[in-house]
Amino acid sequence: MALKIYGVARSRAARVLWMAKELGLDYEHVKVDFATGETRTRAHLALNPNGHVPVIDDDGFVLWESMAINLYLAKKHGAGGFTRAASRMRPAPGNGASGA
Ligand SMILES: N[C@@H](CCC(=O)N[C@@H](CS)C(=O)NCC(=O)O)C(=O)O
Repeated sequence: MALKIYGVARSRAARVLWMAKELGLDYEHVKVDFATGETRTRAHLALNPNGHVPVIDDDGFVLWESMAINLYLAKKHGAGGFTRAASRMRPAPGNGASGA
């Protein structure tokens, strides 16, 4: 199995776990728990010097930040569906959002 997802589900890792499920990916869930200090171990800091989860290791490609990870997974596995849908999204009229 190539893809590893680090981080317990009660963290922002939930975003990535949800995306992986939506995409039907096969992955290993490495339950690094921020509440017990596991994000500050030497091994975890070698993956993410910020000491946070989520992190993925995709066959040696390491990435952190939940939204960056989700964009990466959507582009790699979403066959265009997720990113095309996102590009059609527009803010509701008058809400002042830039859509960026
Ligand atoms: N902007 C980051 C936030 C990551 C973050 O704050 N993760 C928390 C858990 S929700 C964490 O790992 N904290 C560990 C710590 O501060 O030691 C993302 O979206 O991935």
